[in-house]
Amino acid sequence: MSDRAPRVPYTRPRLPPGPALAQAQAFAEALATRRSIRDFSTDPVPRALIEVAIATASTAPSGAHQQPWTFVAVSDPAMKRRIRIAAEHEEHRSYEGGRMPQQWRDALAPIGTDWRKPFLQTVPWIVVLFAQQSGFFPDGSPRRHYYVKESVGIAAGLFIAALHQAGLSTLTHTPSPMTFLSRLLGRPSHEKPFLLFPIGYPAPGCTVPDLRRKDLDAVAIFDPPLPQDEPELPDLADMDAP
Ligand code: IYR
Repeated sequence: MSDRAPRVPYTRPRLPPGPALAQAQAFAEALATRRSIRDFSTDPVPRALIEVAIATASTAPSGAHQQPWTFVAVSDPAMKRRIRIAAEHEEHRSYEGGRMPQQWRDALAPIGTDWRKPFLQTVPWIVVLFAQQSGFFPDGSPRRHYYVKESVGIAAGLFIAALHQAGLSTLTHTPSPMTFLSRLLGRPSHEKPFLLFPIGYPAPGCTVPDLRRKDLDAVAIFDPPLPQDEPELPDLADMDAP
C-alpha cells in the first residue's frame, strides 16, 4: 500500500528480571507519592518545566497517531483571574444552584470540595488540555480524529506523571460546564476542553485527605478461566482467502 509510512528498526535494552523489577518498583513508589492538591504555593515555576511535561504528554499513543490534543499554558495573572471567576460562577451554580444531584454531592463529601476555586488565581500556571474532535489534512480540509477521549486521556495521565517527576503538583480540575474555556482561550469549535490543570508546588501547610489506594487484588484479575460454553472458533484460514 503506497500510503504506508516508511518503517524503522526498533529495539530496547532488555534488563534482566531482577533489575527490571527493582526499576519498576522504584517508579511505582515514586508515583505512589503523587497526590492531587488544592493548596498551591504562589512560588514561580519555570516555563521550561511546563514545556517538558507537555512534550512528555505528547509522546502518548493516539488513534491513527493523530495526537488530537492541544495544551494551553497560562501564566498571565489577568487570564488566571478570568478563569477563576468563570469557573467559580459555573461551580456555584452546580454546588449551590441544584445542578449537582445529592448523590454526587455525597460522593464528594469526603474530599470536602465546594464552589470556591481560589487556587485558579494564585497558582503560577494553569494548563488547559483540549481534545481535538477533528484536525486538518495538509490541504486544509477537515480530517476526522479517532479515539479522541482514549488518546487525550492517556496524554493527560502522562502529563500528570511528568509533572510529578519534575517535583510539581497538580489537580485534575473539571469546572463544569467547561465551555467558557474555549471562548476565553480562543480555541476553535472542533476543540473541546477536556481537563484543567492548576500547577505549582504545595503551599506550606498543605494537607490532603487521608486516602488509601485499592490493593492490587481489588483492581487486577490475572488469567480468568475460559468460559465453559465457549463456541467453536471460526476458521481463520477462510478470512485470508482472496
Ligand atoms: N467540578 C467540581 C466537582 C468535582 C467533581 C469530582 I467527580 C471531584 O472528584 C471533585 C470535584 C469541582 O471541581 O469542585
